[in-house]
Formats: sequence, structure tokens, C-alpha cells
Amino acid sequence: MGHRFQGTLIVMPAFNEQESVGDVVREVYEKLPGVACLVVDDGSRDDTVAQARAAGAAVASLPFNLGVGGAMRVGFKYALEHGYRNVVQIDADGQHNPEDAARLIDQLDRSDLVVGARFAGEGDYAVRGPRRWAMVVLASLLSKTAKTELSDATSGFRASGPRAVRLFAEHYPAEYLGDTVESLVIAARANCSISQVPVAMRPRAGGVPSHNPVKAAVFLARVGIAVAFAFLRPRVALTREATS
Ligand SMILES: Nc1nc2c(ncn2[C@@H]2O[C@H](COP(=O)(O)OP(=O)(O)OP(=O)(O)O)[C@@H](O)[C@H]2O)c(=O)[nH]1
Ligand SMILES: [Mg+2]
Repeated sequence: MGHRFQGTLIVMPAFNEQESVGDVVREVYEKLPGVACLVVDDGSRDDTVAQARAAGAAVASLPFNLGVGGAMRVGFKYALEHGYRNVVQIDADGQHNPEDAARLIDQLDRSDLVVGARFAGEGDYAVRGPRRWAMVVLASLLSKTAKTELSDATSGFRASGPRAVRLFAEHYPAEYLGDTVESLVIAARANCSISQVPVAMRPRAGGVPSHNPVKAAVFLARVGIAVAFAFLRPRVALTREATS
């Protein structure tokens, strides 16, 4: 049990999350003993970096804003370079429960990529309007591509095993808001096995969401284009063996 989370890197994208990031990092260390935690700060103008450091996280500070996808690519590269087998993305706003992360990590012995799905029975997370419709269409498209039920293609709460870490260190997409969806297409087409675990989403612990109605409308179009391009890209060939 003591080694259950050894070799796992928590990657926490953070943009102006001074109110929550410290508590989230502390909770991660408490609930997932043995993990390492990297906060990827993306040009925050508040006290995010200092709060993350004070809580004991390693911090990568990007010189200018790359968005969540760019931040995650940094996290996957860091994991490869430092020899972590698994990467789990946990948001800095407190919405992802670290206890659920344990269930995602456990399922990595059967899947290359495990998605924490918000509409698979747990909790009552609700999204309305275009963002919701986009999610429904994407869920059916992605489920077909991945040949498994994926009811929440836009969930950022995920665990990646060694094959997915290697893939994403080179190929994690950085398109605005398209990263979660497109990365599933890339993984499925590289023959990574994907599965999901139901999770309940908690309310934000503070700060402000990065979305607003205008961005939500743009989301539909951009994700559609990003996914179309993801299918047009050549497949990535991954070998079966795990990383050293
Ligand atoms: N590195 C980085 N992180 C970001 C950026 N924008 C948001 N984040 C972080 O990514 C995570 C998810 O962002 P949120 O704004 O909570 O987005 P969301 O959870 O999809 O939306 P809500 O349900 O409204 O909270 C949080 O930890 C944010 O701090 C960014 O530009 N760069
Ligand atoms: Mg959030």
C-alpha cells in the first residue's frame, strides 16, 4: 500500500488560483501518500506560485500563457525526464477530489489512459447550453473512436500510464479548450487503451472559472475544428513495452 502512489506525478495546471492551490496541494499529499506534485503556473498575476511552493509543490512557471494544454505538455515532459511512470491531472481550483484520483490510478493497471467522467452516475455536475450539446456529440464520437464508453470527453481529470505519458510528452495538443478532446483522439488512434471511472465534481474552492458564455460558444466551433484536424493527422505508432 505504501508504494501504491510512488512513481506518480500529479500535474496541476494553475492560472490565478491563489485562493485554492495551496489547499489542493496539501490535500493531494495527504490523500495520495508517495506522489509528487508539479504545479504548472501559466503567468499568474496573483500569489499562485508562492502558495504552491509553500504547500510543498514543485512549480514550473511558464514565461507567457500557453493554456491548459501547453501546461500539461510541460507536465508530461517533466514526468518523462524525472522518471515518473504515471501522470494525473488535477485542477488547482479544488473541483477534482484527490480521493477519486486514487481510483483512476488503480485502473492504470488495465488501461493506458483513465478518464474521470462527470456524467457517469456520480454527483450532480451539470452543464447547460452549447457546451452541454458539444459534450454529448463529442461523447458519442469519442466512444466510437476509442471503442469504449467515454461519456465525458472534456474532463481534464485523468490518469495517464507510461505509454500515454510518452505519447503526450510529444503530442499533447495545446489548442485552447480543445486539449482534452483532441488528446483522446490522439491516444485512441495511437492504440492506447482508454477507460473511464465515474467521479463527482466538487464546487470551485475560490477564484474564477476561465469560462464565460462567449468562450463557451467559441468552444463548439474550436473543438469541432480541433477534432477534425486530430483525425487528419497521421497516427502515432507506439510500441507495446513500457518506459524504463
Ligand atoms: N496552466 C494554465 N492553467 C489554466 C489556464 N486556465 C485555466 N487553468 C487551470 O486549469 C484548471 C481548469 O480551469 P477551470 O477554469 O477551472 O476550467 P473548468 O474546470 O473546465 O471550468 P469550471 O467548471 O468553470 O471550473 C484550473 O486549475 C485552472 O487554474 C491557463 O491558461 N494555463
Ligand atoms: Mg474548474
